[in-house]
Amino acid sequence: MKLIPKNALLSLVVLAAAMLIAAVPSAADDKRATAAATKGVTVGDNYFSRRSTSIRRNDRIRFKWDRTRKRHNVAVRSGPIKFKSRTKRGTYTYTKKFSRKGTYRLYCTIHPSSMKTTVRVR
Ligand SMILES: [Cu+2]
Repeated sequence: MKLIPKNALLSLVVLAAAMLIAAVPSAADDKRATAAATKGVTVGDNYFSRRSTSIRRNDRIRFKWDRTRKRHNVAVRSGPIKFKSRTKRGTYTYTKKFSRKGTYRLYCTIHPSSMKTTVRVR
């Protein structure tokens, strides 16, 4: 301890702390590096819990039937690609990955006027 002046030791500690902080990626870098996200939409009688959802390309949406009494599905009315879930009642989960950018207008084919939701993929 006698060989190293107190001030030098303190600078070393400060330097080490600065290097640690620099090593932590910023929030923006982190977001880019993060794996695709999943957002949830509840399927109820007779509604989708979200009117619209904005996601990034390759993100997923998990449609979760909330113990419905009626049968529902999720289908594409218009969009870059078409898909349709199974028609289910009760508890069910349908997860869709969106790998094409664009606007998807989704609906339930059984309740087309009340069950609509839009997904925007950037
Ligand atoms: Cu429905």
